[in-house]
Amino acid sequence: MKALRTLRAAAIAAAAVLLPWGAATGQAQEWRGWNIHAADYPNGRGMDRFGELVQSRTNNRIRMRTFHSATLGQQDEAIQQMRLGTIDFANFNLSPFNNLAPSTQVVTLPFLFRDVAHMQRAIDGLAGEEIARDLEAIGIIALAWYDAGARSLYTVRPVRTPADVRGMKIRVQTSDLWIDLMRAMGANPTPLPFGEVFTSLQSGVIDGAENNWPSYESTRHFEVARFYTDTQHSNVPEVLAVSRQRWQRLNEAERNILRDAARESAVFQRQLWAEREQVSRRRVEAAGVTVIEVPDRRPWSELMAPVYQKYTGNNPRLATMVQRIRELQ
Ligand code: GTR
Repeated sequence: MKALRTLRAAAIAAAAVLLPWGAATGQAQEWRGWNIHAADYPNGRGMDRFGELVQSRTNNRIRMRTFHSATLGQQDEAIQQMRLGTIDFANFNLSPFNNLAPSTQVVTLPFLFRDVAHMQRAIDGLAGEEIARDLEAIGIIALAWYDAGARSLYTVRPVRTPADVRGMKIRVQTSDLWIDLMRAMGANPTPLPFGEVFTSLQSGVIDGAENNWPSYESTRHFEVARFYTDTQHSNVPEVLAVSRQRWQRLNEAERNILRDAARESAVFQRQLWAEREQVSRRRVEAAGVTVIEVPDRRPWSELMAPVYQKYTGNNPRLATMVQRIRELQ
């Protein structure tokens, strides 16, 4: 009798694994997604694509709803909520993880990547694997990496050389590395949430900030900070992630659906990203922004030695990651 029960249990377990998705008996789930940007931003469209794919491939059992434009809170709060499981999926920049997941510091480091293709090879390879491990340890499951282009300075007064930025109050994300990076440039770093940058520029609380073309344009920061200096000082990428709390309750078939959907959404996001960078640049130029080209970045990158020393000097793990990235062709 006992043997029969065991046999039956085994058969049911096997059937559960083999059953097509729609036949699973679990409850339909509603997942809440966080996005800092507007719905039409490449990342928002990538997240919506992710949601649609998951929903259709699970026969509507997992319904994904993305809340765009930071309606569920600013980035640091959203990260906490993901860790607690009150937000189920999100797209985050990796900088706000710098103090929580050390390997994210590596891909934030200034002037590390030669170009976007170099960054993608690193994040799609070993560096991405290390970062995913560190994120998992803090409750965040990385499924795919989104592009975020190069970040550059923008200010209310023209900045042509590092001497011009001396003493300027420049907004940074909440990350010690960003504070050190901006100090190394000679600026006075001011950590603020993304959503407060516009009014802080307007009221003179800060003299500038730094970001990629699409963020500079979509937030309308260009209306108040009229000078964009093309420093391209960091290529820090972004993650599409789900909460570990949710992940732990998924079976392997479900996990594969999410992984595939996330990767496909990243291919889509990266295409949109490349287009949007051009569009955003043209839009701000048409609006009269002064773009200051930086033909030689060495005067900027040479200032970064103390940042590398602080973050990799006594940390063989991060130093090795940097070394490997530099050696990537
Ligand atoms: C954007 C990024 C956001 C956020 C923002 C910021 O480029 O996509 O996730 O990190 O920058 O500077 O706060």
